[in-house]
Amino acid sequence: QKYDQSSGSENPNMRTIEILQQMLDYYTRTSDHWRVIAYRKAISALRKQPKNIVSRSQALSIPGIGERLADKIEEIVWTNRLRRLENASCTREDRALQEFLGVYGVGISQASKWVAQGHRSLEDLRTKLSLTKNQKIGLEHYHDFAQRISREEVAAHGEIVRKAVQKVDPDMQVIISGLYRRGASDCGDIDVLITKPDAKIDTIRTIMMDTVVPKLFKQGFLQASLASTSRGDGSKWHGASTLPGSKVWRRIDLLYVPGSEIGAALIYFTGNDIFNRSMRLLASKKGMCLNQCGLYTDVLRGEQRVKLARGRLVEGRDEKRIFEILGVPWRPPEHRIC
Ligand code: DCP
Ligand code: MN
Repeated sequence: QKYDQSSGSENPNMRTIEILQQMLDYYTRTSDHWRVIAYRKAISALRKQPKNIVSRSQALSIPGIGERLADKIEEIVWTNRLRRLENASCTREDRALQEFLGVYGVGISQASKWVAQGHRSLEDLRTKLSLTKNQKIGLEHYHDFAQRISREEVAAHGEIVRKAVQKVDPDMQVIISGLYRRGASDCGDIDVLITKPDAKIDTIRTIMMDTVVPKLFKQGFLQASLASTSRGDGSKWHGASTLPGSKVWRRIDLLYVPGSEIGAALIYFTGNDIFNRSMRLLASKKGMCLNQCGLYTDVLRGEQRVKLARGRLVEGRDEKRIFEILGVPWRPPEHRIC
């Protein structure tokens, strides 16, 4: 299945898919993970149907479509609309909630709290609340961060990072991941993986935090640091960047990875998230464990596959080998959507 949706106009279920997609967007914004999965599955199943699906029972016969979605499909076909979607965005509260969820770093609990406190617009947030530093940045650059970034611009940001990194150490590698690596023509943010074949995480982190990141700030490329985490062996830095001559701030994520983990990190950071979830589930069904550091075997699990012990690392460096060991035919990044 291709990522490109431009052929959608020939699909007999185009209108249904379009409305389901709007529901999916809504559930994505409200972080309703289970519905997100159900809707993505249903949309991808519908795309593959050669004829128009018009009834509940037809829809039910398609694997991946459950009862509630089958009802919705029938409703869309017969009424050309979906009441649930209209309900979801018709009140002022709902519209405010949606808008607040678009602020960088604001999740459903914070957004709901603001709505409950009576705030209805970004202007309310700006003038009536004392916000955290990140919330202020998210608000000031709300429209910047909401814009899609063209593939060419993503590449240009990556190139600036690559130059700065390799000036310090020519053996370091910079790989643009995320939706860009999956081949999309535009992306929501810029995901950059930084590694060095024989280096440990501390070496890479030190080079980045002490030298490269400060230098990128100094040259006017990086604009703000939004979050940085050092979890276990990995490290992630979130911030904003702009191209020379531009005023538009883009969201950029840097992920530092030791050479020994680059294969697993590539799988994780290429996504998409649902593909990652299915790979991890498959690993766990085979008594293994896949995470962003590697593929482990002899994992000790208790009831409901709860992990008791970490197991032995079988592969971390080689992306293709991880597929092989899991028994999954190689899927190039462009095909990694579920
Ligand atoms: N990822 C994941 N689970 C999450 C979040 C992210 O597995 N909850 C992985 C898969 C994603 C990758 O990290 O593809 C990058 O995350 P993004 O949120 O940047 O997602 P994309 O790059 O795929 O899309 P876009 O940035 O255009 O929204
Ligand atoms: Mn991304």
